[in-house]
Amino acid sequence: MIDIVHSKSGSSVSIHPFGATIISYKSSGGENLFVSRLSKLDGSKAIRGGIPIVFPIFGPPPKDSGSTMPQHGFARNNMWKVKEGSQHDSDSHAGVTLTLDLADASKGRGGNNIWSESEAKTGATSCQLIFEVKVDNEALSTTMIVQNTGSDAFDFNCLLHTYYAVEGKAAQDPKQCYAKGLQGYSIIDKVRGVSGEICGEDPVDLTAGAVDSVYMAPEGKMAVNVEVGVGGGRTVKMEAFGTIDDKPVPASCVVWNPSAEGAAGMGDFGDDQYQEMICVEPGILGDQPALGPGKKASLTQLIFA
Ligand code: TA6
Repeated sequence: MIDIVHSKSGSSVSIHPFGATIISYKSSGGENLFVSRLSKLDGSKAIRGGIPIVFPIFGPPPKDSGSTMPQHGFARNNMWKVKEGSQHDSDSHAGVTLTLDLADASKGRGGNNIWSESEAKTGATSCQLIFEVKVDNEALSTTMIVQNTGSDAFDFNCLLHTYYAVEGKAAQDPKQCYAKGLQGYSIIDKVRGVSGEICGEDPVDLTAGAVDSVYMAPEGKMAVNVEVGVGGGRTVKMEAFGTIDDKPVPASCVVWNPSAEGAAGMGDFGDDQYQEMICVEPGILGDQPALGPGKKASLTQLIFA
């Protein structure tokens, strides 16, 4: 485990090198992230909680693509390395940087896709992932950088799959737990199988049971700004933004809670723990330009807690 403490503020963050998965972010209000009590932490499968890194696909591979890459890609299924000399603790903030080279990604690449070991051998498709983590008295800042180190451009999605801890098993209480700030976004509702509805002014809550929706930004909106109700009368603010080749691209946002039924169907999720969490997940999920050779993309999430 990589434990980072900002001595000046006492805020801290713990990162499991498997998937560079942040599994704890503590600020003055205590622990902000949810990790299932049944989560595997031995590298046998992606960690169920914290902030898993999703890349190069969000969700399952495209239908009839033939790709066998696991859902959400390989970034969260491999051991990342700490960038030498990057761990620091200063008056302004503390932090660390982790990296994953495609050549070192031995799991989760599947077959029949540009990332699979057989096809990527030529070096046409290659990348280095860089994850910069900083914590200070105000926020946890996480920036995922995708560096195209191959000779071919590639399309990708990336997302920070953040699980917020909800105090007092209040996740299904709309006064205590919600995501506010997605009005105007176009909704892909995977539970109802409906796309294109526009989110209204009311906060997104978890009263209707399972929620699994992607909120796509309206024209011209680049950054996501969401207030997350996390129970105990507390809220956390999240801001996220993305770039491709240093130009801003719209950030989308996913809201997910499996409900009792979904929790019962996951072996690494406590049956009652759907009451203890809400996922609010910023990502670059649109049909943005492919990332050209030598170019980089970035996704930054700031959690003010
Ligand atoms: O982000 C929401 C989602 O895509 C849901 O559809 C659900 O599958 C969740 O991710 C968890 O996925 P995982 O592969 O971690 O079980």
